[in-house]
Amino acid sequence: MTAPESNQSVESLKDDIQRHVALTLGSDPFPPRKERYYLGLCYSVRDRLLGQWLETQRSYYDSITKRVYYMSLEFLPGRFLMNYIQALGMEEECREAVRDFGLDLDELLEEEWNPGLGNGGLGRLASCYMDSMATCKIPGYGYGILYDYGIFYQTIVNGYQHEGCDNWLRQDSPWVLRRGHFMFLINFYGRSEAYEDSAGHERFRWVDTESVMAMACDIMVPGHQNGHVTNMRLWKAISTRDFELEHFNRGDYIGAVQSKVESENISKVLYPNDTSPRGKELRLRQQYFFVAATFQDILRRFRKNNYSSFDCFPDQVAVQLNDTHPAISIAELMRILVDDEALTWETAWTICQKTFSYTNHTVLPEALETWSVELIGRMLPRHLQIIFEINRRFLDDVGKRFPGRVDLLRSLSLIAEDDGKQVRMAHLAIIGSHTVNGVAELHSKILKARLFKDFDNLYPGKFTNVTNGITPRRWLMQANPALSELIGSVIGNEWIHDLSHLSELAAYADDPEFQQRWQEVRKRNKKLLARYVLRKLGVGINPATLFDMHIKRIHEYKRQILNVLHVITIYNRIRSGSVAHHVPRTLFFAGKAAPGYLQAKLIIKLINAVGQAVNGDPAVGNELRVVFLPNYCVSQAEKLIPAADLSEQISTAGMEASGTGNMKFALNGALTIGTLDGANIEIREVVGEDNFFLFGHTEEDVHRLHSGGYDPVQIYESNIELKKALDMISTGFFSPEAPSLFRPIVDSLLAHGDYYLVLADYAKYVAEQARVSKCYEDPALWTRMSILNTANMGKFSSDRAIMEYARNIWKVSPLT
Ligand code: H53
Repeated sequence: MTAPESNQSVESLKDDIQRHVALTLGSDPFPPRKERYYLGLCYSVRDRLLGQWLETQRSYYDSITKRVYYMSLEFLPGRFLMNYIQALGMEEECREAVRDFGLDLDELLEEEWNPGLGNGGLGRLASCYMDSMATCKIPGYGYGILYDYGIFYQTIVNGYQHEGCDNWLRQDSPWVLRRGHFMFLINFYGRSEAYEDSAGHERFRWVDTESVMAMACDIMVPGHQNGHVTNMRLWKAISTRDFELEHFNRGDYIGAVQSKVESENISKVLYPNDTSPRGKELRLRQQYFFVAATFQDILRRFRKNNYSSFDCFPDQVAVQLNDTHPAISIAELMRILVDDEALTWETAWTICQKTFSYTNHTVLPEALETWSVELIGRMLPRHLQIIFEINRRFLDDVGKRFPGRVDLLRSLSLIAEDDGKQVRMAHLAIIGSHTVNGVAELHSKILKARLFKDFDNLYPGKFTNVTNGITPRRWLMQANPALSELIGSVIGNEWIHDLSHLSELAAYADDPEFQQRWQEVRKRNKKLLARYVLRKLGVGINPATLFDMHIKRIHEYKRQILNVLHVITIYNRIRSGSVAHHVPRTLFFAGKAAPGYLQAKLIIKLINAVGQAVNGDPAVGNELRVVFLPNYCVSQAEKLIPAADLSEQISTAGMEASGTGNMKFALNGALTIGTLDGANIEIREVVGEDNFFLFGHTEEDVHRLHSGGYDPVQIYESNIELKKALDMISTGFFSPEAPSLFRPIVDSLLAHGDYYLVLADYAKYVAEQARVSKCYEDPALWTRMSILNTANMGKFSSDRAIMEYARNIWKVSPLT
C-alpha cells in the first residue's frame, strides 16, 4: 500500500472510531477514554469484516456446496479484536490510529474479556478448527450455545481456589450478532403418541410438550487475509410467549415471570467439568436444546436449495459430533426423518449413518457419558423410543452375525444395565456415524485395541485417527510477535498459511548469529512475563532462571503432584546443601479445578503452600520460585507460552488423549519433558529424540501395572528423597496450622494404590529433570534444541488436521 492510501485509511479508521464512540455508544469522544475507544475500535473493525462475512455466506448458497456442521458444546475462542485485525491485515493502521488519539493498541486489547465458553482442550480445539476452516475455506459452520456465564472466574484466597461468576455478557459484546429473526421452537417432556396415518400405518408423534425458543447469535470467524469468514452460530434460550400467556391469563404475573426465567436458564451457565461429565438434568436439556435448534437450521438450509428427496441430504450435510455431547442428534435426525418427513426407518438410518461422524476425546472410563433411561424417557420420550428401536435392530444384527455371544450383546448394547438402566452415548455415536476418530495416534490405537475393541471388530475401517492441531495464527503469530518476526526475517511468512515451511529454520539451528537472535527474543518474552507476574501477583521473578511451566486443568491424571514432588525434592537438596550446583528455576502452575473435584482443589492448595514455603525460605534465595497464576484462560496462555523454556507434559501414559498445550509450547521453542502419552509421542517423533526429555512408564506398562502387582508403598520405602517429600506433605510441613490437611493426597498415593502411577515414575522424572538442568547450562545446545522444536512442528497445524477431516471424513473440498 502506498503512503497516501495508508494515511487515508488511518484517517478513515479514526473517523469511524470516533463516530462509533459518539453514535453507537452515545459517549462524548473527548477526551479519548480507553474503554470507549476500545469499543469504538471493535465496531470499526467489525464493520470492515461484515461485508466479507455476508459475501462468504452468500457464496455457499451460490455454489450449492456440501457444508460441514461442527457441533460442539464448548468453544474457547480467546479475545477477538487482535484476531480480526490481523485477519484483515490492518495492525499497523490500527496502531497508528489509536496512537494519534494518545492511546496504545496493546493496552486497548487488554480491555477485552475472554469468552470462556469452554472448559479446556476440547473447547480450544474447536476454536482452532474454526480458524482453520475459515483459513482453508472449508464451507461450514460452528454450532454451540451462547452461555451467559462461561467457565468460572478463579481466584486464589489463602491458597485455595475460589469460584466467581464469569458474566462475560454483562456489557454487550460487540462480537455477538443477535439474530432475532432466526428463532426456533424447542420441545421437551410430554409423551409419544401412536396414531394411524392415512395409509393405515402406525406412526408416532411427540405431544403435550413444554417449549422454549432458541435464538441464533452469530460470531464471525475470519480466515487469515483471504476474505473468507466462517460463522459460529451460538444458541440462546428465550422463553416462548405462549408459555407466559397461559400464566398471565390466570392472573399469575409472578408465575409468568418465573417460568420465563426457568426456561431461559437453559443457556445460562456452562458446566465446569472437564473430561468427567455430571449427569444433571439441565445438562441434558442444554444438549437437546442445542441439537434441536441446530437441526432445524440445517433443515432450513437444506430446504432452501429445493431438494426433491432426502436421499441427497448426506451429499449436502456433514455433521461432526465433538465428543458425545451432541450425540442425541442421531435420535433427533431419526425423529425428524421418520416422524416429520415420513421416511422409512431403513432409509432414515442410512441417511443418518452417512451424515454423522464422531470424535472421541477421552478413554478415561469415568468420562464416558451416560444418561439414565428414566431421565431421557421423561424429557425426550420419543427419542428414548427411537434409541430403543436403534438398539433392538442393532443387537438383532449382531446376534445374527455372532450367534450365542450374549457377552458381546451386553458389551455392545446402547443400554448399560449394571447401574440402573443407562444409555451409553458413545455407543449411540459410534453406531450412528460412518467414521469415529481419536485425536492422536496412541489414543486412536487404544480406542481400537481396548475401549471399543468389539465395535472395531464389528465395523472394520470405521475407526480412524486425526491427530489434533493448533492454529499458527493465534499460537505463534499473535501470541509471539517477536519470534514471528525473527522467523519471517529468515524464511519469509509462508508458514502462516503452511506451517511445514518452518522446517526451513532447521538450517539455522547451529548458526551462532541466529542462535543469539533467538535467545534475545526468548529473553524479551521472559521479561515481559516477569513484568506481568509482578503486576498481577506482586511477586518478583528472575527472567534469567529456567521457566518451567505446568499449565492445564488440574486433574490427577495430569499429575501436577509429580511436579510438586520434584519441587520439594529440589527444595530439600538446596536446604541440605547436597546439590553441587543447581540451575535456578521458576515453576509456573496455572489451571482450574472442577468445583466439585475436591482432590484437585486440594492439589491447588498444596501447590500454593509449597510455593509459600519455598519462596519465603531465605536458604533458597533465587534458586527456586513457585508461582500459581490464577484464572488460567486463553489470553493468559498467550502470555505464558512464548516465555517458557520447559513444557511439562507428564500425564500417566495412555490417559491424555492428545493434549494441545504440548504443541503450543513446542511451536514457541520450549522443550518438553514428557511421557509417551497422547500427541507427545508424535511431537517427539518429529522434533527428534535428542530434542525431547522423555521419562516414565509406557501405556503398555501402565496397563500391566494396573492388572496387578504394583506396590507404591515399596517404592516409597526404598527411595529416601521421595519418602522425605511425602512425609513432609503428610505431617504438615507445608500446613503447620493444619498438619493433616494434605493427608488425602498422600493417602491416594500410598493407601489407595496410586492409580496414576506417580510413585512409579518419580525416580525417572527426577533424573530426567537433572538432564534438563544440565542441557540448560549449555546455551548453544539448548538453543539448538529449541530452534529444532519450532522448526519441526509443521505437522501440528490445525490446517493439516482440518484438511484431513475434510478429505477423509467430511468429503468436502475447499472453496476456490
Ligand atoms: O480434549 C482435548 C485433548 C485432551 C482431552 C480433552 C478433553 C476435554 O477437554 C474435555 C472432555 C474430553 O473428553 C476430553 O483431555 O487430551 O487434547 C482435545 O482433543
